Amino acid sequence: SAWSADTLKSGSKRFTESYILGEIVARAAASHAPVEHRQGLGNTAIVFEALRTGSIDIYPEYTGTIEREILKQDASVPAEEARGRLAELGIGIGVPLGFNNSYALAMRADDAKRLGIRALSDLGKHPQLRLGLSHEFLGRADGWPGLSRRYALGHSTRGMDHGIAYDALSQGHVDVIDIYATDAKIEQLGLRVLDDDLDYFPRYDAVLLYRLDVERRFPEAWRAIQALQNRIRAEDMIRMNAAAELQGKSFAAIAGDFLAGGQAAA
Ligand code: PBE
Repeated sequence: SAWSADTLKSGSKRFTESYILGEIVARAAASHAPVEHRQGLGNTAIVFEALRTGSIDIYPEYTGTIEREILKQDASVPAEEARGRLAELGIGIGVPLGFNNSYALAMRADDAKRLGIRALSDLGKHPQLRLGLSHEFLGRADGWPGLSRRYALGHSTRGMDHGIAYDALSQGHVDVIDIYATDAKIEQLGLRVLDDDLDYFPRYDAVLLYRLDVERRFPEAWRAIQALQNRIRAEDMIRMNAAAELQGKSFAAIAGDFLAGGQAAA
């Protein structure tokens, strides 16, 4: 037939938290519109391109990533200018979810204690440490290239999928990894997260990036999605990440529980 219902397409990047948030967005909208979750599409560049070209309509992103990786601007550019540049691409930024998920570097606690390492500026004294860094972090302007310059670090690095970094660290294959602040395994493994004593990293507040036509195409679903604003605290997000990674719960079940109770999976 000539008629076919427009589908709201949610997307996500390829790490646990993004899958969960992409699923929450899709399920929040699902009573109001046909929805689809295109899961784990790839890194930031790939998922943003999917949004720009209309393969997806909405996905969870982080403010620091929008500034530094997507718009490639430095810290001095005001938020209003960023909003304007996205609007020129037909993209809006909004619905702050309520938590910050910053990059940081972390080590096994016993190593950190033995070597007296508390902060990123202490790493320079220990050039023998082996760094295992996620592929995206290794390449990003707000990742290793800028970090190694700011702290004058010359360590050897190895690229790895973030999903296996914690195993590589706990098995002693590497000594330092990049972590995302809401990862469940930081606490599970009792890692020492190094203080960013030169204030290198920006904030990475979770928000939604969406095509500006979503409000017109899906007015009711859009209202349901907007109701997610400030609903997720960092501790809720850590608990949901733990439900997936430590308890093997499905993304769908975690998102369903969150929306049913307004509570993170316990
Ligand atoms: N992160 C941590 C962000 C940046 C900081 C991986 C969640 C991201 O761009 O996906």
